[in-house]
Amino acid sequence: MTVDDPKYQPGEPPAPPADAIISPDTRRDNRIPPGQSRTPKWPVLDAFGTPRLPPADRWKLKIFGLVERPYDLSLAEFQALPRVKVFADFHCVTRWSRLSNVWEGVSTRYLLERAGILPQAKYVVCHGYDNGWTTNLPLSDFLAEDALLTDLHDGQPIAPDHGGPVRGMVPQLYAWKSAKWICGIELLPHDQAGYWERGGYHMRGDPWVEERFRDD
Ligand SMILES: Nc1nc2c(c(=O)[nH]1)N[C@H]1C(S)=C(S)[C@@H](COP(=O)(O)O)O[C@H]1N2
Ligand SMILES: [Mo]
Repeated sequence: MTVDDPKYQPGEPPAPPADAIISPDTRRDNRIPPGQSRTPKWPVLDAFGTPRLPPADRWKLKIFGLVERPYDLSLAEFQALPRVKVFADFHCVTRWSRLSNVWEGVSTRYLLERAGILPQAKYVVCHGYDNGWTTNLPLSDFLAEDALLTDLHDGQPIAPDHGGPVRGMVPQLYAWKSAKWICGIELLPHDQAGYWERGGYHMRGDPWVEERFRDD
């Protein structure tokens, strides 16, 4: 990483674009949650490294579980859906925070309302293409107004090491709830621990109250 890198963010964090949904946490007087520090970079963090993905014409996203109409999307179908732009901060439980990211893609509300959310659905498991990696979170957090599946970060396609072509983004929770290389969204009646949650990480992961680890 050098200062010439487009990911590098020197000085004050940039202001939001006029047409973006503003993540509410970016309006706080102090945008850095307790125990976190700002990084001007964008570190790469994952459990298994960047997976080999199917070629673009065979990439697939499945929306399944407690929905009326489960469906699959190809990459072309995903890219043709109505798009949103979100201005948000990003907080990793390993204590770095990257402020003022602009994410573009398709809102989680749109994707799930298209499937028809059944009333019994209360939790989500997001599945990644990397080795069966998953993360779990409450459906209400996944449906936040600033949550999306994104294929553009600060105007650039999301690089393979950051979860491209498409990753989840749930800015109001710690970054491990934002699945890279997303291939499935599953709605469940009960909470079901994902990869890092089975290892002791929190079932919800709110950075403002430092929900880093499970206490059970
Ligand atoms: N599929 C998948 N998604 C993942 C992970 C992973 O290992 N696999 N790691 C999580 C963690 S711990 C963090 S901090 C963020 C990091 O995203 P970045 O590498 O783009 O900064 O991705 C999250 N999403
Ligand atoms: Mo993380």
